[in-house]
Amino acid sequence: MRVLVTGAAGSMGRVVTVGLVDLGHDVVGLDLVPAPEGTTFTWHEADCADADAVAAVFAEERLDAVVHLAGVPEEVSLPDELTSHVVTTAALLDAMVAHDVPRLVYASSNHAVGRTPRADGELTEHVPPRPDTYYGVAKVAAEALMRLFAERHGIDAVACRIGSFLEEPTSTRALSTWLSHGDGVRMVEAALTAPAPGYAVLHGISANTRAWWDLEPGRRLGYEPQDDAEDHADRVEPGPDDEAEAEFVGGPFATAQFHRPA
Ligand code: 15L
Repeated sequence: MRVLVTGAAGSMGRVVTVGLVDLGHDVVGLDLVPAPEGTTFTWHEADCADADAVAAVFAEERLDAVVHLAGVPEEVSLPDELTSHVVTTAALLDAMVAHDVPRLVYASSNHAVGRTPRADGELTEHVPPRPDTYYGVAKVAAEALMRLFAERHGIDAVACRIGSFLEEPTSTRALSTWLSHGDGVRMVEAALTAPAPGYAVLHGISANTRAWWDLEPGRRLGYEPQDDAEDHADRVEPGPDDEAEAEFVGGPFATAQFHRPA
């Protein structure tokens, strides 16, 4: 498949692009910054919030799918969150419709449902939107756009509600929410190749012993995680906020330190 990866120079993009090339895909990178040294695939330096710039990339490349990883990975202002996650997703979806690109895999986030209490039991993909921050609000809106384009235009659109994408788990919470680098690539590959998923949601975590987010939605799409944060548990120190962070899906983002006016 010829796959456009946005945010290709980001922490996830750097891992996923290499993984997809290793799996035999023809990768086209897109980022605000130039290609990292040693990049062997096609690269576009562009802002995917700029619809004209996105349209120009699609006009030049013949794409089969888009993996949208670009976006600020943390809490900033509401307008910046909306630009970073919603405006970019809309620009990509419009270009996909215009150029008959049938599939979008999106790095959504657990923070779209981050205010879901742990006390509610296992987290399913059917919980209502419960963002914990403006970052989460923007992820909810981006998922809504994906659903709109799936239902209106028949685009296959997989929203991966990612946990903590890290080389190794670094906190008690991450022992539940970790997504290893290898599983991150496996997750994207499954979301790219699952037959006719329509609009679908999966939980982007590894097969963690302490996981409490349902892995079945991913398994139905062919995502079989191989790693377990428990293998690293002896290197994780308990933290002062562990108890507060365990209360909601979104961990620290769901605590009072993230409250602020819009
Ligand atoms: C995310 O979606 C964020 O991008 C990242 O910064 C972490 O907060 C991660 O979720 C997480 O929940 O650990």
